[in-house]
Amino acid sequence: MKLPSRVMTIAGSAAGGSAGIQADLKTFQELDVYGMSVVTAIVGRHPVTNKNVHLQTTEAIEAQFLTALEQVGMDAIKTGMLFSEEIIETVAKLIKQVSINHYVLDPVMVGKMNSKLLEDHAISLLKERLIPVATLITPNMPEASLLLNGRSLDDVDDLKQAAVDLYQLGPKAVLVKGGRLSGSAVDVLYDGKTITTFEAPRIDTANTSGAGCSYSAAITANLAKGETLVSAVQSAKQFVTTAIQYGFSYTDIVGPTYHAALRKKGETIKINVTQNNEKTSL
Ligand code: PXL
Repeated sequence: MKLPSRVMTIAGSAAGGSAGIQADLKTFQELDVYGMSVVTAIVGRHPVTNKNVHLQTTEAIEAQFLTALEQVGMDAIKTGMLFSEEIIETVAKLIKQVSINHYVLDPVMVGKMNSKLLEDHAISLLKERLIPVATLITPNMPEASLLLNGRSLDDVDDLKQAAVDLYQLGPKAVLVKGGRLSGSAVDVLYDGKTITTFEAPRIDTANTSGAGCSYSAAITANLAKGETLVSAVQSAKQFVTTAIQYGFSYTDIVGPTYHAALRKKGETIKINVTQNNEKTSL
């Protein structure tokens, strides 16, 4: 038997199951890669103390990573919520110890319910230590704006310029996600040569919790399986858009995407891919 590709997520645990580590592992399972995790923090609000972010120690973070490395090994790594400078520094040192072809960095900063997932002053260390070693960074519009010192981003042309400018920070490629655009959901990929846009229809739903985590997890899984970057993003966008299409909620709180949707419902959504303004037949 050919063994499944091995994918590590280094991120926060989202107790509600929609985002963070939980979303990543559900996505890895759907895409048939072997998922592993390093929990950087546990996110869950205590009703009395109101404390929401429960950080893990450097020792615990190192222990998880080194155990997975020894027991399994890794073909690709994704990072999500890192929260503090100390955790960024720890993760940078750990990633340096492995020779990995694919490192997808999701610069998670703020959750859907406005939880703070990265300290403000940690942004510059993220830029300095981790973004330059990433294969791909996947900011959404608010994150891209913060990484560009607060520049306002309103339309697809702004996203293209943002992707080109963020490339200067040193990653091999940048995907700026346009989930907050008005009109269709257009994401812009720049790899230093080509601008590729991925367009999906906008889905009218509030239940998108964890969509960004799941999207970058799906890209990481597809890269680990050997897909090219453009193909990895296109099939990941189809996966996450279908998950959003069938998103649901158990309560009156913003609910999760449905990770099993593509498997259960099939390919109901088409992703249009355009390279340097020419439609491709990918
Ligand atoms: O969706 C962003 C996100 C990422 N990681 C963790 C989260 C959230 C949102 O709540 O809790 C751990």
